Amino acid sequence: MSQTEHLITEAKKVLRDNDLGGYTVPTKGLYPFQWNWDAGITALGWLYIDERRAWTEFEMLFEGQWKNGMVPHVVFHQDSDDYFPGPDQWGVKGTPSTTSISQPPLLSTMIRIIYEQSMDKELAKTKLNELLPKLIQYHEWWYRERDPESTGLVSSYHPWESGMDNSPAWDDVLARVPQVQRSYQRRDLNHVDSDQRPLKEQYDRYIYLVDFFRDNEFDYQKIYDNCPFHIKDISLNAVLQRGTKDIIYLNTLVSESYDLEGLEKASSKADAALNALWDQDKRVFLNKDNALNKSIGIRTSGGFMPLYSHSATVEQAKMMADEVKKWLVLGPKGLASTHPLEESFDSKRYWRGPSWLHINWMIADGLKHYGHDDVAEELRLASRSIIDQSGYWEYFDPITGEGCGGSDFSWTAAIALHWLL
Ligand code: 9WN
Repeated sequence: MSQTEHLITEAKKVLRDNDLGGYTVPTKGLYPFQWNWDAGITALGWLYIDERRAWTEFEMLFEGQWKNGMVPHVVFHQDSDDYFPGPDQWGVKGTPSTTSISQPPLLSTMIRIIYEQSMDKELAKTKLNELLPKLIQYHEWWYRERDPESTGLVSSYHPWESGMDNSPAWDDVLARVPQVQRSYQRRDLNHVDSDQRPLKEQYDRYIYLVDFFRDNEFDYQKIYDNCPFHIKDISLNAVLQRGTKDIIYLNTLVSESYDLEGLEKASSKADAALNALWDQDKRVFLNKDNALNKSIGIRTSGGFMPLYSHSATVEQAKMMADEVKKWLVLGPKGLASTHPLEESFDSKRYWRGPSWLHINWMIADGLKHYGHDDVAEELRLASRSIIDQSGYWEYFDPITGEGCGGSDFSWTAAIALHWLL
């Protein structure tokens, strides 16, 4: 069996082993529920095993959709003692129970890819017709409740909402969040080395925010006005923008199309709003601290994501392509999540340095859109070399390629099937 065949077999095994009957856990033990953006990426992997199962991944996730359209960051389909904070902490009533925040909304883009690449077109049409109204409600929720002043950029209120949880870009904003006073028991450290996970001080603030949302009865206006963690996340906004563009396209394919005036308006503002976060000296886009109304100087891989949303200018794209090459010299094993020369860079700790394959893929996809196929290919080969070396870990040391975090990880296996193998 060739190395590629071996990796394909292993990747499929990871998804099958993590399948809890219609939904896939990111990894057993550490993350025992269904996560939002993991589900989207993981469905891409199911496409190469069982198309019907790929669609089920979305259907199960949407079981957790709120009446207001929000698709939560975690859906608790069943109980587990392996994870903290669980459903009792979030205080969300409903079946299934969920968290009260969301995650980067990449679902519509993944649905478009699966629709276009699937063999069973009849099934794909049926599923698209069922899922599109839910996607529309989800995106309408982002603009209505997370950008009530129509600035063109939606707000996020928790590092977990960014999916790039303890990125050093959030440090200063998070430092303004009080530390929770009640005691609690973390569970993540039962599964992963503490030097690859966030610190206690950060967790204290994460949990404060969980309590804050619950105590404010999830009232969006109160949270918008008062949340001590309030950012404009460049990556999340880029994912949203790409996703909305894909919804607008998907709407032309369904039997009865919907009135998308609201989404079209919001999307037409977003490219310019994203563009205002470009930093000409750092040659990358930056996140924004909402309370201080200023951009956050730390360079993260999220800053390349306007390539993926097609929001960058041709000149910016060229500069970012050059920059990606330079980052790859400093960290050759995939794109570092934080620039390796930032003081806060930490090659093994979660989002403070490690490379993540689904992020590499999204950035490569954007690079290709702008005609930088050579740099996209460099990123693909770097990513392939990591799985050759280490297999399907949650994330990887960008200098050594060592696998970190959870093992047998669903989105890593899925993106390998879709992009690397
Ligand atoms: C909190 C599941 C999730 C990913 C996130 C990643 C990590 C959770 C955690 O795992 O976050 O949501 O407990 O650390 O940062 O991107 O969706 O894989």
